[in-house]
Amino acid sequence: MTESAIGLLAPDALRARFSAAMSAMYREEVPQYGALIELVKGINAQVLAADPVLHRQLRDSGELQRLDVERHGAIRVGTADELRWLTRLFALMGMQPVAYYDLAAAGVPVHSTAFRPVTAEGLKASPFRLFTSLLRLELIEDPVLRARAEAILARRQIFSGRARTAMVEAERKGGVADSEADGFVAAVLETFRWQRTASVDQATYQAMRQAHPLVADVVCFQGPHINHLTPRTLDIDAVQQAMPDFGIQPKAVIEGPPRRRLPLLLRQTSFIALRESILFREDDGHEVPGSHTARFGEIEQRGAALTAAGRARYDACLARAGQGEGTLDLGAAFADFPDDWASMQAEGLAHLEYQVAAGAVIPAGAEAWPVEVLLAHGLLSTRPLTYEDFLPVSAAGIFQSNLGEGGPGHYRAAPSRQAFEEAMGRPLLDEQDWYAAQSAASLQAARQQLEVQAGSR
Ligand code: OOG
Ligand code: NI
Repeated sequence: MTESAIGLLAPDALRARFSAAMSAMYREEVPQYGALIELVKGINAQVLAADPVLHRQLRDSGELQRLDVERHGAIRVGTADELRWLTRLFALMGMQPVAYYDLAAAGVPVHSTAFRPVTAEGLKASPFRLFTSLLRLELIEDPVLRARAEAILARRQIFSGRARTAMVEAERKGGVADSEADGFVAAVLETFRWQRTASVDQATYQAMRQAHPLVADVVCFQGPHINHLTPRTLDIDAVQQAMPDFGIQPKAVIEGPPRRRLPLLLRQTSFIALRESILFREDDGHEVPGSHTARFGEIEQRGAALTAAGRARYDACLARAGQGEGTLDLGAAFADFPDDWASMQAEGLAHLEYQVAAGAVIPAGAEAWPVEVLLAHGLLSTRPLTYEDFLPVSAAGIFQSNLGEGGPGHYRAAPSRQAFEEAMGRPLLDEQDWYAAQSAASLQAARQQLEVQAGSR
């Protein structure tokens, strides 16, 4: 759905405005994040200057002007009702929930999805997505504390009356009017703003923090403050290395696969969350000063989307590195993962994007040939689809380096996609299905082009 009714702003355009407003707000709230953006810009410019081929590719694909724009942010919520309101808001901005991530296995008591555009045009127009986590209250062991957390969450309303009215109105009209978009964005943005005053007293905060720092972060504040934003870098190792020179302390390691000639999936790193002063609201009306650690900045570098087979191979390499407990370095653990496009394609490890090969002479009827024949005759070429989603092990690494110490370290709970979907009131989209569909669509488009090119000779 790219066409909107007269006077209504396209969802992709609304998302672009929302993400720009979010970025401006966050830069003001966390100045160090502004410094990170400047650093990323500088290094991206250096990479482009040194690599004219990459520069041309990014320019031709229309990606150059969006390079330094945020790729994603993250929030954490406490109830099904909150998740449902967010789902409605993000739908108005052309974002659908894709994939289920279980973080409990890695010691974080949440499960998550990411709201993101699901069309190629949407991703191009504004790549912004939101990693959204739902607290798993059942993982709070102490039943009294669990009931208290539940009661506190049940009382809170994360959207203002004005924001809710605006959303209901937009749903009724099928979109947000162009003339009302700025007001809409301003109203919904408030939900993600940092609140310096906690919604609970100090003792309650301490008790929640004891259960897990994340429990305190979700339960003890008025709303799901945005906890980081993430621009895209063309050289994550260079940014990681340069951070200290800019007065930014990076987390110890880059999450995800090692550096490769053909980048895989997603690599991420962040700077350590700030210790921020907050106020607790005591029962007698007094305010007591304290501190909380939640907000940080992150960068990401994206590579090839892997098929289920490729992903299994990736997970096995990662497990091998983990077993080495630091003795086996990441590069060595990935040594047998092919790092050239021909092998990756031959072994079916990556999702393919098809194009008509440049300069190919197209015989009549070629559009109906089997794809293997088209490839063998050099009429089509392929490249990897870019991975647009997240990685649970990496996400847990990012969570942990930013929450500080605390919590039991791991949970024995099984993943529960069904519980997440029930809370949300709708199914999650499957990321593997999505890449397969994108790949099929690119093949279809290439066949149409073959037909046109053959006919035009
Ligand atoms: C989310 C951490 C996960 C990512 O990029 O993998 C994440 C959080 O800390 O709330 O953002
Ligand atoms: Ni992130």
